[in-house]
Amino acid sequence: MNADDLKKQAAARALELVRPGMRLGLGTGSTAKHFVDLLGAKVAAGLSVICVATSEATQAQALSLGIPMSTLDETPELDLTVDGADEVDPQLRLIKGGGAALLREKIVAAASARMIVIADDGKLVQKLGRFPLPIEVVPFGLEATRRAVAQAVEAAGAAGELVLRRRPDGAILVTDGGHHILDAHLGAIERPELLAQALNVVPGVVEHGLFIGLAAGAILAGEGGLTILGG
Ligand code: ABF
Repeated sequence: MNADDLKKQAAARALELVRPGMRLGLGTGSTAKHFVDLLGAKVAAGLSVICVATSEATQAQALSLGIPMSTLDETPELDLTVDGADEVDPQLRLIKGGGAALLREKIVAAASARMIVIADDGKLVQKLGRFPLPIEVVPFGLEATRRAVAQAVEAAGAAGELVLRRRPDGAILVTDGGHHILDAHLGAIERPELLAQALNVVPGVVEHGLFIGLAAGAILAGEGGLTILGG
């Protein structure tokens, strides 16, 4: 089974959590894309739900499938959000943002009674940080913010290079919110809560990819079957 089949399996299992009338948050990335495809088929078959997307890409995909879409202004409380992740640890702490959608993903997750992560089990790690931590920053004052982020990272006991994310054509990446992303190559994050707190107070940092206390469960698909963390 290839990685894409595993992602689809996790998405299919998450679909079983969806009930008629639910208000859903729709994640971003290749795994979440499978979930939206499967949800679209259910909607076409008569399932009634209302959804909020975590990115322009997911919004476009969902609309193309005829999924009824709303916004957090019209629908500020969601029942369930299903989203991917870049890393998941056994305490359900996550690194997200490899797809540059972390800001909306975190807002949608926080507005949800329950957030479930779907991924292949290669994303399960004992310690977060091998995947570079995305930090979304405003373009104004970028170099000053980069230095302040470096100090915050150091104060939290971590260290590593901060790389401004670029698009494949070399241009600086701009997120859906009009911001840039610094990817922090930390290797290992010994104290994720401390690092999250340190980053939260840096002026110019809009959000970061540490999702702590947001995921209620994870569905991880591997060759040996599904691993379910949390509930
Ligand atoms: C989003 O998509 C992100 O937060 C994460 O970066 C990424 C995971 O993508 P994929 O499912 O393609 O690995 O959920």
